[in-house]
Amino acid sequence: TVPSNETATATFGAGCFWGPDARFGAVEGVVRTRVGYAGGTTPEPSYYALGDHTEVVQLEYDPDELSYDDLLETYWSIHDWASTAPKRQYRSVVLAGDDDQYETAVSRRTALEDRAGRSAATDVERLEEFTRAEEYHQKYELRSTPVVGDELEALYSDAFVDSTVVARLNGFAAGHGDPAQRDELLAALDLPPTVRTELRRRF
Ligand code: MHO
Repeated sequence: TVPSNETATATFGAGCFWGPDARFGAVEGVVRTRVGYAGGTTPEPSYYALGDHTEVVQLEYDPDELSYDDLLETYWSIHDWASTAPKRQYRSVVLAGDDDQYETAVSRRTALEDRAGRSAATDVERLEEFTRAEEYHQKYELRSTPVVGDELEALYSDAFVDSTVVARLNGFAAGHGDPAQRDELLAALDLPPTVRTELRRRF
């Protein structure tokens, strides 16, 4: 996916960030994903000194291919938004980047509640600051896939986290995404045979 113009950004908390990183990474129109900490006030959060922050995934997407509405729909379909998380670290939260996103999220949350007949635990707030998480948390599903993780990290090097292809493979390795798009991408990539074989085994 080569975006024709500027990307837009969305930030969501939906439990442990490994999962949503892979889920959204498999979505056509998502250009980049990264995981991090946001939604709190503690300066310089890290995984072991999180303070009052929450694990979130941040997406860059092509607004010609996907709307913020589309992303919200996916967001609410991939986690248990009706239950309050046991820890603030895992709370359900939409961190809006501007007034438009804020108002869209609030009104879509109401629509969701009406449709489902239950109230949402999802908070909607403005994003203040996003702190990128440690490298070992980025594209975790792919990183922790035997053979594939090590080979692709070596192959992509510094581009690993910000690569669209790696975001997609991270999602595919976790079993998400459309099989036709998966096959198309695999066919287009010049991957080492070991990686190709191992990925196919996961699909
Ligand atoms: N501690 C859990 C979730 C990790 S997530 C990055 C686990 O090890 O599966 O919070």
